[in-house]
Amino acid sequence: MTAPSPKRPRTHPAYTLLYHPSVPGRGEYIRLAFEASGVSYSDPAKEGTDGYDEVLAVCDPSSTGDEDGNPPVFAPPALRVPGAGKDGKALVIHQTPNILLYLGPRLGLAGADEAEGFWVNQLALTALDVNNEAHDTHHPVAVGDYYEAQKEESLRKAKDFRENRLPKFFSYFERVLKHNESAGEGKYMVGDKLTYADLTFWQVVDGLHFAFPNEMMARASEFPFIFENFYPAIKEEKGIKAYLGSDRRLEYSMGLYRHYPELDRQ
Ligand SMILES: N[C@@H](CCC(=O)N[C@@H](CS)C(=O)NCC(=O)O)C(=O)O
Repeated sequence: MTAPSPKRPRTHPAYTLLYHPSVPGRGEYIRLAFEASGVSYSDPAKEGTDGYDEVLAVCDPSSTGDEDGNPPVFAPPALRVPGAGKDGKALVIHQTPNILLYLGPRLGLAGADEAEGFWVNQLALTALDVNNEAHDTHHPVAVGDYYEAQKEESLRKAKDFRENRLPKFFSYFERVLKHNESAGEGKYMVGDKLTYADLTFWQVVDGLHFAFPNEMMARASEFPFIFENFYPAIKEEKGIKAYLGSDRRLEYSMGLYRHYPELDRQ
């Protein structure tokens, strides 16, 4: 009888996240997936002085695609995976939810079966809708203009976001956590294990704490699953806790989540 072979560690390709330096931004949704699963990745814009050149080259607005057969990338974040593209060449993909969809099963963050995989994805997409609406509170009219040039509209947009959209989305996620309470212990949204849906919504909740601290404090008692169970528990997940305490975690500033006191609850 042959002895069972020792379990081999899973190997992963040399993943590269191509994103802007300085702000957590949408790159953070991808970083959290790597950090939670303990799979290494490079983040060249953060790592070296000319690392951002690689990002800018991939997102070059005049590009018609790269030498590996990948179509042009519209905007960061993008992911490069050596050997995973056509004919063994590098694969380059973009769009945050598309990258999460790709990485989810490979990092063990996509649920236990096909049904769970689709639930995870729909939840991540919904969390990213909140991300986009939060961004629009400070840029409701023109993405390329300064906030100060659209402040009046921002006040109106932020009021609607805080009073109507945020509670509607949070009520939804609260119900999702309740639905999965017995398997997920109120901390996981799908099944009994961390998924990229949890990580994505966690990052949204964290960003909203930065952008709208008064509103979040006032709302906490309305959504006990989110504020008392989910948010603190995901922070303690192996990988995430270490990451949040490291200098790899960037501070919020003038990115997607911005703190303008006048847009918050008064
Ligand atoms: N829907 C895209 C949005 C990508 C996006 O807006 N990226 C930002 C940084 S977070 C950017 O650099 N955009 C440049 C632009 O839209 O012109 C995604 O989720 O990846």
